[in-house]
Amino acid sequence: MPDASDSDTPAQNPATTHAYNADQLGQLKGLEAVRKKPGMYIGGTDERALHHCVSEVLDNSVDEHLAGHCSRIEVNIHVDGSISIRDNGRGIPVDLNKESGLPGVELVLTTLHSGGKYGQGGYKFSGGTHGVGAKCVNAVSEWFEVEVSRDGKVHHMKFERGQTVKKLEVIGKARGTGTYITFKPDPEIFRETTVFVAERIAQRLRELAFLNSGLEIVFLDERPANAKPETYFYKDGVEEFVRQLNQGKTALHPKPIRITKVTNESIDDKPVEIHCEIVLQYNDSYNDQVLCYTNTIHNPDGGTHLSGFRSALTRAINQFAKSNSLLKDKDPQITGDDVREGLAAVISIKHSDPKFESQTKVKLLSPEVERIVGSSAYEGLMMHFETNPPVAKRILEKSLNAARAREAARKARETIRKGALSGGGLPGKLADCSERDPSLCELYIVEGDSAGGSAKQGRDRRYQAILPLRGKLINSEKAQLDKVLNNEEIRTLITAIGTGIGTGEDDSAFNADKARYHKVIIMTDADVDGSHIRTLLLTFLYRQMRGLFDRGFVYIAQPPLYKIKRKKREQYIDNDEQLNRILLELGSEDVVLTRIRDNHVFAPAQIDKIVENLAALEKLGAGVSRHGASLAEYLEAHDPATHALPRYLARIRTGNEESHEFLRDETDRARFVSEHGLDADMTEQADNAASADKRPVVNSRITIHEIFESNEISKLLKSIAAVGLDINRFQPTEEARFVITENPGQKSETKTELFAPLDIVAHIRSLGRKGLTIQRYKGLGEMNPKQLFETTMDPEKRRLLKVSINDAAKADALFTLLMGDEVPPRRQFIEDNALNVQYLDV
Ligand code: 0RA
Repeated sequence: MPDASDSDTPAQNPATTHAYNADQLGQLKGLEAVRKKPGMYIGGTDERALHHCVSEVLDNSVDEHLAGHCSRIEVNIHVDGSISIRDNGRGIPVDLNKESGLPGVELVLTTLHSGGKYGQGGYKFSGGTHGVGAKCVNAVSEWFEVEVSRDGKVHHMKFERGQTVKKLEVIGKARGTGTYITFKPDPEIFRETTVFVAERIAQRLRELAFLNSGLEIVFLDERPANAKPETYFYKDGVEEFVRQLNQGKTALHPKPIRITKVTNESIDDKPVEIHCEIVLQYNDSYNDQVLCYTNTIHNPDGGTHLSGFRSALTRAINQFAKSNSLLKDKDPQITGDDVREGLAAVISIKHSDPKFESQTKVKLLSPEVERIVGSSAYEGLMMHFETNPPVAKRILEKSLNAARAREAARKARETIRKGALSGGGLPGKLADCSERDPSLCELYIVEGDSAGGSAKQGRDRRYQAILPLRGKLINSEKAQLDKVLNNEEIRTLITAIGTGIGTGEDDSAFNADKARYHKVIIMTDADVDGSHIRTLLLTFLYRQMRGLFDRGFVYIAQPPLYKIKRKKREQYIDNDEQLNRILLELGSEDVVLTRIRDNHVFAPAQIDKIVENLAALEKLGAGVSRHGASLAEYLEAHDPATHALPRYLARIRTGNEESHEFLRDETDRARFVSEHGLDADMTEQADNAASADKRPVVNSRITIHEIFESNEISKLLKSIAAVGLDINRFQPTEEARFVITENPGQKSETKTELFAPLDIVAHIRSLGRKGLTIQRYKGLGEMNPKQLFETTMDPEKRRLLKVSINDAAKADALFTLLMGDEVPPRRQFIEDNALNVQYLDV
């Protein structure tokens, strides 16, 4: 959502704004812009954007609270999918605006930049949208109703897709004041979903209640049968927020430390009011969690409030230790990382003119905040430490412990390094190579002793070193670094690689030049445990030896996926593609393909060509069948003269029935669009959206999909036709069209009738499977040393995957996701569908 400081959206362009205000037609155009480019105004048309709409309306109510006029907000999700937000603020003004002749509320909800009197709502602090929000929501709502209680009267008006359909009208008497907005998101805009997710809304409401102590927020999702309202009200606001962050952990001190400060500054000769609220409480964990907000908007990337707070905390703890002579000579220096171990904190800033790095407000830039938060945090902390020495001592103890652990980690690094230097320091488990030039050396990190044993026997010992890892690696995410470094497997690994780890000035810090191998190859089983170990390894390497990735030294070995056996012969298969190819090859050995119509017998080379092309067709056709038309139907729609295929597919839904129509090209599509009364504007709009986010053109019941692969498929058709296969009918016919003869002339000769060209591939593939055992290849340990070398380690044959820094960062960030439950079902799926799924990459 654009804010007032954003000048490159049409909404904010002063020239157009002026025109809109003067000319009512222009206004309508203004909201039309929101409908045409929802991405620009509400950040898209997906589920996130849908919920963003709720926030936009909500923020106006919260602004009323921040301005001191609103104590209660009610949010209801209704059974029809609409949602209402009611507040007891001042109510949107209803008096007539002279310039436009419109009531304030209509102006506020229909003009993109209503400026002046109503634009800002006179708010000191604002979520930052300055009222742009509600009108954008209006624009993307099927309908939008507002009730304003003000001046003793209840006023009502209604809009549809941003346009006024019922003018402002007094519908009764009002006791208090407030605004009550109900809207139903427009499915023409939100094509993915218009269903509000209660949990998502509840979470934001709770966050808002935490950040606005004394504001009562009541939430009711009316859709479930046993609907019950939830009330979020936190008298102690942010303090309760921090207590909640520490839930399930042991707090080091019972009461969170709370620091507040209000200042008036003059910035660029403008008066600016800044409120800071900082609440922190330590727990016994090793992580830190510091959440930053500006005007109740979360700043996930922190900014000046965060940096001000961080340095104040480090200074305060060190100062407390020093002035109370609590540090002994042998104690290490306490760093910023040390004082944040086990910290839970929320920093909430209210600022009348905040500056952010971007429109998304992920990072606060206002420079004065660093100083203000810094000095108030420092003073507040020192004051708290002086009046609560036992708490201060506990925190200091925690920080010192972290510093000692850091020091222990450094020493552990050092001994690992020394161990490696003093000759026989190489770990016993490592089977090193004889070559000494690192650029020629490879280290295989192998999962499990048994595969490790095979690798040792099968390797080329001149260049290939083997390091078997037993069991699960310690999780470097969950344990303190010194513990990680005392882990036997990790120490072995560090010594073997030889680079040292981590950053720092000392000799034990990472230095890629000391790498003993220029290929560090992770070789794990192709199962869940294997991917777990691989991720643990990547995470550790990423955190402690990141430079290895920059130099391109980290690889993943790719053991084969299947072992197939036919009679005495065994073969390893790398992927589904290859398996499919082999099945077709085997299947077309020793078969005769006959066309029944004229008894034409295809030559073996022709069969190969036909099978190859039909298989490719099958693969490309997957996209078409996803849109609900069968591949055979689609292929039949080709132009007999040119073999050109339709470029578009229209799906037409009437009631529960669905039909479709292929549209040749843009012209044909234009004809279809006008025949079905899809209005021009609509199509254009949908078009834009479609190209922007790859979603199909939609008009409530009709969707038009572009078949991007039409050209490729048409080429295949041409080459099939060239081999002499009739391609006018792809659907099965009444009578058989082909005969496949297996083992012709032998005792085992078998004939099979086929009714459609595409049946040829399927049948050949099933022939290929005959007498074949396909074994899903599970573990490295299932191969003998020779096989392991040949399939996975032989530089001539193996396929290594180089791990980029991005891959590693992803492994680090998506730790849980990669390990999550996702993998087994995916694998299983592929196992079950080995031949039908060619596009899935595991
Ligand atoms: C413009 C001006 C004023 C208040 C509002 C808008 C307003 C908007 C919304 C949206 C939801 N709830 C709202 N509450 C208020 C200032 C009114 C005044 O000065 O009296």
